[in-house]
Amino acid sequence: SSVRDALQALTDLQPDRDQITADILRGLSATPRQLPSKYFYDAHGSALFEQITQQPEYYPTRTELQLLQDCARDIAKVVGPRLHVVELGSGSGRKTELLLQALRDPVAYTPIEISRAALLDSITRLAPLLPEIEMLPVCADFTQPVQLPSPQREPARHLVFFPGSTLGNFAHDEAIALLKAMRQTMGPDGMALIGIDLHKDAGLIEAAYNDAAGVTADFTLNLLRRLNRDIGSDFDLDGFRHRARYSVPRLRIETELVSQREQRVQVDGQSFDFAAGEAMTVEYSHKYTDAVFATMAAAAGLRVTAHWNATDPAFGLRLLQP
Ligand code: AVI
Repeated sequence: SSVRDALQALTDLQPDRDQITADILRGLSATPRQLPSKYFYDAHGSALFEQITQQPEYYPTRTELQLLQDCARDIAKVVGPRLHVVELGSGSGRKTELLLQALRDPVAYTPIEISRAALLDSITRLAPLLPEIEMLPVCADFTQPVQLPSPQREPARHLVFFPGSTLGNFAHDEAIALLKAMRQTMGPDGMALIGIDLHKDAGLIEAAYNDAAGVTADFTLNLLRRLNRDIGSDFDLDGFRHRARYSVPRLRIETELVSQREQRVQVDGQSFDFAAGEAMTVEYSHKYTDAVFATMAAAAGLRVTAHWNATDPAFGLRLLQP
């Protein structure tokens, strides 16, 4: 079946215990402390993220889905036929489905996703819906170099798809490095289609990261739960609280885990002391202006060659080319 072919094609480079431990020890040793948000996404974290996307306060997903629905035909015309679509952080693949269905004669789809459970679910769902597209899934941390699988049929060009404003989860220098890596992946006549959340009323943004049902707080704390399970740390989940605030000068949500008391945490035989009230950054979610985004793209040797916008709440798709 198409599902069996897709699962057989899986490249599995999921980060192992040693890689995760090294990243966490580095983050806990920094001042101020900062843990990478990519480790939110174990199976439970990916499921919690899907729940976040259903919360009334979290506008980005539904806004971008609607934008894609409205613009997919136009996008398909601009990007042309016979593409190999490479998606970074593909999650459930709901947005991809809209894009792939609109494209003319797409050749292959390579979702790169750190959560193996989310990747397998999305492929199992998409393969039967799109049997004519070769599915070449890769379970990996997309910030690390990944050798792209080669489709059986030669594509006309590569399209890197990076929706969801996941770019916003990276600091500006990291985001530029990522855009440069995309430029390598797409090659001289490739393209990237990137979703960016646009700067807007701070109250609306802050509410999106502090939903009344508390799903986002659960999602943030799940980072500690999965680290305890996967690298044997002993974080007390009741000892930390989720805090997400929008910094207007930096145009970003800063999500932190705040230590509720003085406490000591053990990770891989090392001890880390937390003061009461000490905040550890676990995620940034940058929002963009057109000027900031275009400057970042230019720093990576890319130009914005087309754009599609949703208004109220504002959200954008940008096509980048070398
Ligand atoms: C995946 N990423 C773009 C989400 C965001 O909005 O930064 C992750 C998220 N964190 C809290 N809520 C959603």
